[in-house]
Amino acid sequence: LADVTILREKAVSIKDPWFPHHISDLDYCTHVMTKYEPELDNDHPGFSDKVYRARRKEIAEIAFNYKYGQVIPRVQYTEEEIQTWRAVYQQISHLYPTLACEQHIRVFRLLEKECGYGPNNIPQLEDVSKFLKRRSGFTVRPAAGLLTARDFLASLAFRVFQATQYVRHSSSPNHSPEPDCIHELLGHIPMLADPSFAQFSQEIGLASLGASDTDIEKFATLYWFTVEFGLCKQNGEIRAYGAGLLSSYGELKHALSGKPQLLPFQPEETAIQPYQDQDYQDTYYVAESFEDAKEKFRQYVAARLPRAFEVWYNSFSQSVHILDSV
Ligand code: NLE
Ligand code: FE2
Repeated sequence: LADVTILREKAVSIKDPWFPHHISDLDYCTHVMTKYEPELDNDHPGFSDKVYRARRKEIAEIAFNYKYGQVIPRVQYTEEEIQTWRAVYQQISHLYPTLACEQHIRVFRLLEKECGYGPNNIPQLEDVSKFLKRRSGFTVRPAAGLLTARDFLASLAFRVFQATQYVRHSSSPNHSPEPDCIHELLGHIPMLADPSFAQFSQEIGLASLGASDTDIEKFATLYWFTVEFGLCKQNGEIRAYGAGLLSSYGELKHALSGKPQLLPFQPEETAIQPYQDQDYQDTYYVAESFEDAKEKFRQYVAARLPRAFEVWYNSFSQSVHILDSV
């Protein structure tokens, strides 16, 4: 698509569903899902903990007030929060050498050197955002909690990752059903630094822009079984690259224990596989490699009913252009 003369930006009017056209439009893509919140859900480990609930509110305010281009405010984590981080960090980092994919292992070492990763310090989103920017062009913006799939996926189109900044409740360090900064920092950040993986993530995002609700559901499911819970082949072994595994000591061991069902990653099938988000998965999908997953995903998108328009990402202006395809 080097021939810009064929681009007719906004030549077609696509108002419904609205989607962001410039990276700064992500200021409008911050809708939080009211699901599994410490305030509302009596299964949540923080439900009866008033101090925890107040802390979550305080940290969520940072995300609610955040606007594109601002420096992400630093959080002064409490001793209890650092304790939870340390408990996860010390246990799970022993599993990485044998269970994490090589891309994760490689970047994790750099993060320890350059971004303050270590058992006694919870790294700051602003610092990891700068790190990612240099390595793959990804940046981070703070999210108040679990976002709607539409908003979350849209941000990936701009190589923006919406990351939570609060810490899981101290009573359940080894598995959290919702995202928290331990999950983002141990699971997502190392993977997003890998250029091939970053490209794959952005392509899911681009495919989601302006998609119908049914298609958003499918892309969210694909995202779930790859970016969150994906396994891949590496030197004759199966390793984890999904962030939900790389941040959960319990589930990382479970996924590679031989007990759950492992199926080959096939977008047509993976996209309609039912899943739940409250406990360990019982099915995981294994990709041949990120390159192969990306190629299969491209074919899947291309083989679907053609959209009324194509999107093209301009990384100089950080905006999407609309290409009329009819
Ligand atoms: N289960 C993951 C963890 O404990 O870190 C979080 C998954 C969020 C989708
Ligand atoms: Fe996640």
